[in-house]
Amino acid sequence: MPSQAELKDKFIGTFIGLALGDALGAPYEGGFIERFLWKFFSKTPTGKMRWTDDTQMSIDLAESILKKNNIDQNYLALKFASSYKWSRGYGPAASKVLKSIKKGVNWKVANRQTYKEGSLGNGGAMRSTILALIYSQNSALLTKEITKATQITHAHPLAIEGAVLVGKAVSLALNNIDALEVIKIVVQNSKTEIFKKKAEVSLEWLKDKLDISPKDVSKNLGNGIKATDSCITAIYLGLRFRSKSFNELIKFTRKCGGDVDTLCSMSGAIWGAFNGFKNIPKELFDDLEDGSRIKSLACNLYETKIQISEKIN
Ligand code: F2R
Ligand code: MG
Ligand code: MG
Repeated sequence: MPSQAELKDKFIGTFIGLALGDALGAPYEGGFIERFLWKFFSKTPTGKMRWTDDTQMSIDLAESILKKNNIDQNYLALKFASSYKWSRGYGPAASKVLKSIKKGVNWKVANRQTYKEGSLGNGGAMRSTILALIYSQNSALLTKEITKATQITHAHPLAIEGAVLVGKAVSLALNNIDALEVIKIVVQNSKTEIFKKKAEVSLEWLKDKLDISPKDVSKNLGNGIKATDSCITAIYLGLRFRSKSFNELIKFTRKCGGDVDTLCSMSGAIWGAFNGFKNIPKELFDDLEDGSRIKSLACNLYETKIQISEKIN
C-alpha cells in the first residue's frame, strides 16, 4: 500500500498523465482530415498544448463528484452538456447526445437516439479514471459508479465493460499491484469474449516481455474509437511502459495510430497511477493547458476520497 503522501502524488500523476496523454496524442489522432483540423485548435491563446473531450469530460466528472460527493446522473448529464464545445473533438454520437441534453431532452432518451442499444465508443472509458481515484479500495462500488457515469452518454454494455476494465487497471496501479497481476485481474474481470481474448494476448506478451511493434499492437489489440478496439490496448501499453519513462510511453503509443489521443490518455493515466506526478517531466506539465487547475482538482479529489472512505468503512 502506498503512503498517504505517495498516494496524493499518484492522484496528481494520474490526472496529469491523462490530460498530458490527451494533449500529446491529439495531433496524431485519426486520419488526414482530423490531423489537419487539429492544427487550428492545438494551442490555447497563451500557447499551451490544448487537450480534447477526453480531459474535458474527466474534469466535468471530477467537478461533479467534488460538488455532489457521488455520481448524481442528472447533474452530471447537464454538466457534460454545458461544457460541450465542438472544437474539443467529441465523438459524433456523443456530440448528438450532449446537444440533445442541452435542449432539455432527458439523458435516458438522448443516449439511445443514435443507437438503440446506446454508443459502444470509448467515451465512457476515457473518463473512468476519475472514479478509480475515488473508489480504488472498493471494487464493487467502483464498478457501480463507473456504470452510472458511463451510461449517461454510453448505454451499450461493451462501452460500460471497457470503462470498468480501464478504471480497474488504474485502481490497481494506484495500489502498486504488479503489472502482471493487473493484467491477470483484467482477464478475470472481462465478461465478454472480445475483451477477454485481447486481455489474454496482452498477458502472454507481458509475461514473456515481448518487444511487440506498434503495428502489431494495433493489429492484434486494436487502435479504434470503439471501446472494444482501445481499452485493452491502453491497459497493455500502460502496463508495458510501467517501468519506463512517460516520454517513451507517448512516443510508442503515437506510433500505434488510430485513436491516439485516447490511447495516450488512458495509458497515460495508468502510467501516472503507477509512477506519480514526481516522475512526469516538468517541461511537459508547464506546457499543458490548465495544468495547475487539473493538479488542484486532483488534490481536492484526494481530500474527498479520504472523506468518502471514512464514511464507507
Ligand atoms: N471524435 C474523436 N475523434 C474523431 C476521429 C473519428 C474517426 N474518424 C473515427 O471515427 O475513428 N475523438 C473523440 O471521440 C472518442 C470518444 O468517442 P465517444 O464519446 O465514444 O463517441 P461516440 O460518437 O459515442 O462513439 C464513437 C463511434 O463509435 C461507433 N459506434 C458507437 N456506438 C456504436 C454502435 N452501437 N453501433 C455501431 N457503431 C457504434 C461510431 O462510429 C461512433 O461514431 C475519443 O476518441 C475522443 O478522443
Ligand atoms: Mg479526444
Ligand atoms: Mg480519441
